[in-house]
Amino acid sequence: MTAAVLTRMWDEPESWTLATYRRHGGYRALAQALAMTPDDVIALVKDSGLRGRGGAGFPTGVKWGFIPQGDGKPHYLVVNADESEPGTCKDVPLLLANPHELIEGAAIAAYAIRAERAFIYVRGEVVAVLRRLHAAVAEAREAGYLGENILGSGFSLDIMVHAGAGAYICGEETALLDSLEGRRGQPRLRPPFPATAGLYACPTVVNNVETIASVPAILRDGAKWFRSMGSEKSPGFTLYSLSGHVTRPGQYEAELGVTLRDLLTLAGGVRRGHRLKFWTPGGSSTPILTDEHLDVPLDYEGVAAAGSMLGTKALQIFDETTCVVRAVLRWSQFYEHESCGKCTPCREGTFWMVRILEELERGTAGADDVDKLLDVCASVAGRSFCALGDAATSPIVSSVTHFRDEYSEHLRLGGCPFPAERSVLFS
Ligand code: L3W
Ligand code: SF4
Repeated sequence: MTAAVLTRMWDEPESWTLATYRRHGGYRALAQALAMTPDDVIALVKDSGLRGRGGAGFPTGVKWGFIPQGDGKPHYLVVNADESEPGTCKDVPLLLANPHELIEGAAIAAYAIRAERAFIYVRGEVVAVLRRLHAAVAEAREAGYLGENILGSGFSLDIMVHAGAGAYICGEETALLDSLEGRRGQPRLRPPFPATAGLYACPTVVNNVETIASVPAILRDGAKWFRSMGSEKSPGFTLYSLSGHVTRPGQYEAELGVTLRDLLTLAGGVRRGHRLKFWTPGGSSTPILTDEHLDVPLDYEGVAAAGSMLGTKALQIFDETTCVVRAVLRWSQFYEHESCGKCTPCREGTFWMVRILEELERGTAGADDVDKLLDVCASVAGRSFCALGDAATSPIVSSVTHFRDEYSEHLRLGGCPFPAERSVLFS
């Protein structure tokens, strides 16, 4: 059930150095890849069934295979390290503990798609990650794993570490590319997808940190080994992040398909004396689930069958002391703040979501306001320019589905039935 691939050296002293990484077989996979043809590397990653770990689960090898060959244009690899989905906290620890796993993966990916430039777009606030990445890239360059003619293969690669300016929308791949080009980060129309017209209108692969960091292990141990974990459609291992009302919050590496019940056992359960009320499988953008879903397999298909999405595997745990309306209000305030304003449904809709939820918490909502809230969500979902609009509706619609009674209780009592929460919010 558990796995120790990405996390295998996290507890070592100075786990982030090249010396430690080499002791654990670091950069062997790059040498293996450079002895193969780029197409064979893509085929291996396709065979492994690795799927994108940034939220959407798109097959990684298939994405790499979209990059046109012999087109005469530069190709780019962009690593999305702009982690900011509420509850999502796996890429930062991975980058702090072992930046070389990402750098080796990036070198392999760049070789496969025939890119000579790669960018790592990091959330600017996490200065510790920026420093660690800069140092690791310098170490790798010094050792000949980056730069000209890597390991005598004829392949050259430079990696640029770029600090973002702290906008959630810049985690959306096309907004990230606009930001990287020096413009205000706002989503572009897709298609064309970045694979055909991405950075500077050239073929570009955009992958999440964890996706790229999973690649060296696939080169080292093979597609069959990777497929021996997880399920047919969701193979391999991954990082599950547990936060909130749990005894031991943190990163838990496990095969895809474990259940929340399994993970809670590892994490010491819901905090003592309390019971599970609701949780997110993959950050606030994924519809909430309840204690009825403890045995849902946490893979792409299992979570979808339960009416949600695996997303970033950010499991935020809430016990019975939490007001679901207030939790949803906090997430909605986040989406209102982070909406880039480009399209009307999301810009206006997120504003009204927050206003109605505030009225419910404050006790000034009208009898039909829960239905009004659902109407606003229906005007946003599927009608917005990018996934942020849809995401903003997820916690609202799912919480009304599972906890309509609690919304009704707010109306009946004229405000939040959780007095402590009420005072925190409106003091
Ligand atoms: C070429 C095609 N490429 C799809 C590529 C596309 C992208 C990938 C997935 O959103 C979700 C979002 C968040 N030719 C292609 C193609 N591609 N068709 O495949 O695309 P897509 O549109 O399915 O998803 P996306 O736009 O990447 C990601 C959800 O993840 N999420 C994650 C949030 C995470 C953070 C964070 O802090 N790390 O923000 C959580 O649930 O809501 O739905 O590369 O180009 N025909
Ligand atoms: Fe911007 Fe929201 Fe529209 Fe996305 S859905 S383009 S974040 S306004």
